Amino acid sequence: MTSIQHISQPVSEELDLCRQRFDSFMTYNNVLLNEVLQRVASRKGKMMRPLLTLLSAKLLGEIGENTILAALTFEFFHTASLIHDDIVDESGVRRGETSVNEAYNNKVAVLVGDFILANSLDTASQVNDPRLVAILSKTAKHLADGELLQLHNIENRELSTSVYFEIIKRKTAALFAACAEAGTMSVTNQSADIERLRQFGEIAGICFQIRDDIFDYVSGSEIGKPTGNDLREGKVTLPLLHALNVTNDAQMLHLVHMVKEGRADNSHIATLVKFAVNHGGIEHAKQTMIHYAELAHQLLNNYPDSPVRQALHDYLDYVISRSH
Ligand code: GRG
Repeated sequence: MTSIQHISQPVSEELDLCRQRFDSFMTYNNVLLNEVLQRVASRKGKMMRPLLTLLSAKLLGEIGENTILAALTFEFFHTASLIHDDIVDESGVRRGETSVNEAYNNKVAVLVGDFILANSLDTASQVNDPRLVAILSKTAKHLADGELLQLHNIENRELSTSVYFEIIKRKTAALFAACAEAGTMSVTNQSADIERLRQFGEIAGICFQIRDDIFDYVSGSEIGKPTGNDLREGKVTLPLLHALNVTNDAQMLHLVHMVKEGRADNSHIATLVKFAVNHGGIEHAKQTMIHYAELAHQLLNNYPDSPVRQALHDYLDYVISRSH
């Protein structure tokens, strides 16, 4: 697997610039706000979304100020959504460190998330293109909608693969799609190119979430979450859905209902994880990602071979085989 550093090579200077400009926004003349912003800025993630914006732009043109602003818009948005997500999930850990809600409290985390979200809007408004604000608002609605669909899905007994795909398209893939779309739009007005890269981003996002969901069934991954964590929260994802679909095992179905009702203990969770693994759940999830990745590679084949096109190929391969 190619490393993120290698994939970033065609846009490494621009990605560094994004990091610097991200940091320069994360200071403020308010003691508490500044403290939390600094804390968030010091624990940066993999920058997968700005990388996608920059590569999409460079595939079709020259990266300019509007591309950088688009990349920052969505990285701020992503950062805010993670802070809010940790409140929703009552999670104490983010990027291997104590989450904002755990280190402070929910009130601080909601408000700092809001502030960073407002920063995202502020950044988008600096681009003289109403389409960027439109993409951002649509994406924000998709994320909130996806999270609520997931919440509702935890509480009911339905176990549907199509609902699973709806959730991951909205809560994760919509943002990847927006990043690629906005990057492309910053360098061209060709709607066919913008749509093609949007689709590429959406597929990358679907694969990203499936990969994330596989981690829940594999011990020793570098993601920093214990096995069965999602399941403990009542989230039944692709590996287990597949195992339940192919076996129709009534006993396992009963265990899943117990999980959803909050009546399961660690041994029930471990039994379900083992069941999903033993019935090809992980293999099925991997094959699903490979199927999607092929569609994405075909989209790229509309463009002549170049280091940037290769980097986008590698980006997708990284997403489906990453270990964190
Ligand atoms: C409108 C701000 C706002 C929030 C909307 C809470 C929420 C509602 C949405 C949360 C969506 C969410 C966090 C989905 C999970 C996606 C995911 C797997 C994120 C992890 O991404 P990485 O691994 O993170 O790229 P790093 O740490 O590398 O940046």
